[in-house]
This record gives sequence, C-alpha cells and structure tokens, in this order.
Amino acid sequence: MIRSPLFPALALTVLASAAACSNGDVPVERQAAAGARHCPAIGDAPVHLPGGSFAMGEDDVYAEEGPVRQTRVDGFWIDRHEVTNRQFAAFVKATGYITVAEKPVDPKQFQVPADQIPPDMLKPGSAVFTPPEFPSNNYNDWWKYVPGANWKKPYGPDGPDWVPNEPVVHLAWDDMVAYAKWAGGRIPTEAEWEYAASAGKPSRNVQPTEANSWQGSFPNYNAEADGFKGVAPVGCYQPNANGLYDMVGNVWEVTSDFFRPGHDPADRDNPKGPDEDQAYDPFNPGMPSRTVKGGSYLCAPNYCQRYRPASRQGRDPGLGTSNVGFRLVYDGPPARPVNQ
Ligand SMILES: [Ca+2]
Ligand SMILES: [Ca+2]
Repeated sequence: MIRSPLFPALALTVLASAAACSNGDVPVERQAAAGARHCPAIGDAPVHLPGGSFAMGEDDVYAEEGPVRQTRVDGFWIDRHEVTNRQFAAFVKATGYITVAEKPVDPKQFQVPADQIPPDMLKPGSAVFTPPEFPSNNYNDWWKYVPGANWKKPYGPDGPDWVPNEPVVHLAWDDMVAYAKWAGGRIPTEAEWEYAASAGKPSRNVQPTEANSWQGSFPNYNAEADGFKGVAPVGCYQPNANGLYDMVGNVWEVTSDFFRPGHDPADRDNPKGPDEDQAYDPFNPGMPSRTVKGGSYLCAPNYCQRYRPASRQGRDPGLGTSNVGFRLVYDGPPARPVNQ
C-alpha cells in the first residue's frame, strides 16, 4: 500500500480530473437550487446481466479512453446502486473492520524522509473536496487532506455524520476488497463495469441531465441544476436501461483493473487490464493505480467531461477521497440476504 509521495498530488488523479436513495430505507427529498428532486427507495437486489459484446472506450474526448474496441464479457450480477453507508455500516458492525483512513499513517508510504512529510499527513484522515472561492485549474486549490475524515465523518471531525443512503466514500482499495469478501462479491473489471453502464449505447460526450454532475464553472461556481451540490443519495436519478442507478456521476467507481492510458486493441475477451508491473498512471508514476469509472458530482464541462460510461482514470489505491466509491459484481446469485 503506497500513499502518494507528495500531498496534495495525492495521486488523486480522480480528483484532478474533477478534473461527487438505497435504497432500502428512507425515501429522501432534498431541496436544491433548481427545485426538489425525489429520491425513491430502491432495493439492494443485484441485477443479472447476460454476457455480450459492446463497443468499449471512446475516441475523440480524452486520449486514455481509446481506442474503441469491440469487447466481450461473460454474464454477471451487479449491484443496482453504489455501495451505501448503510451497507458498509452493516459490514463494520458484523466484523469490527477499521478502514485505512481511520488508522495511523506509516511514514514509509510517502517514500520521502520523515522530516519532509507535513505532520498532518501522518494523522489518520482522507482527502476532502474543499472548493475555493476563485477560479482555478489547479487541484491543489480544492483538495485538502483532512485529519479525522473517514467514511463515518465524510467532511471531517467537525462536519456531519454519514448518511445511510449516500454512497460510502473515503475507502482505500483494501477496504473495498474486505467489504466485497464479506458480501460475497468482487470489484468489477473495467470491461464489466462499462458493459453494465453503457447498456447497449455508445458512450457520448454530452453532460447528462439524469446524473449527479456539476453545472456551472468548476470549481468555484456550482449552479446545482441537477438538484445536488455535492454527493447525492443513491437512486435520485433515472436508472439506465439495465436498471442501474448512478453508474454515471455521483461518485467515481473503482474497478479491479490496474490503470494504463488507453485500451489494448487486442485484449477483447473478458479483459482484466494490464498486469501490475505494466500499470502506469501519468499523474502518479511509480504507483500502480486502479481504474475508476463514470465521473462524479465534481465533473463539469469546463474541467472534467467524465460523465460517461467510457470515462476512466487512475486512482491511488491507498488513499480515500470524498468523490470515489464502488459497487460489486457477483459470479452467481448473491448468497447474502438482500433488501429487495
Ligand atoms: Ca450536482
Ligand atoms: Ca457512480
């Protein structure tokens, strides 16, 4: 596990890219600048998708998303919504699990002498989006490492507590894998995720209305036209043709593929991405990033046109952020009782 050598480089390419209603329980109404949006309760039961072929990737937007290749995946089950705080809390309650963001930081992870590490970076915490009041294209201006931020206190120790039907955030790769093992699923491959997200339609570079992204000039003006300034409960927007909510937008979703710019045109049958020793993330050279998909509530036309199934970036596996989550896939009918 490696943390980015220098904060706030943070390896948060995800961030850089910004360029962020289960379901099962309580329907949610939230007032927003453009009016209220009703978030109906939706169940947890995963959706089965038969295997098939699709056009994976997108040319003409960001170079690392192409070339488009016809790709085949076997069938699988997939969570209909991002893993929520309610679900993650059940896992923690059952296992006593403590996430990476809640543990002391090992200075060796920074790969620089200890006296060159800002003291706050050695405290348990995570990266929180903190918008500046001025225009900027430098992600150091809006990503802050906040000691005490974790999935239970997503805005830091002085902020509000976790909300049950919002996606769980501030998790490291190991945390997601531990949850997946407990829940009887696994992190999807990039191909599985994109197959599920695209739902038979080629990826297009148009900011969707039925997704939580950012309207206005990022990072200092958020018009909230979609109803949410920040993260939204799961299920507030129309599902895609596969019945899946928030594949695009809300929070980025981690896949199991190591990241490299571009797709291998020859790797078309259930691709699993490059081997770890072939991983390469230009934003974090020397670190094997994982691939994240779909953009977040921070993606805006002027900075991060990532509100698409084909969007992809590398993400530091060792450090959580406030705009990255995940969902699981299953190779058979999920064994764990689910909230229908
Ligand atoms: Ca929004
Ligand atoms: Ca999402």
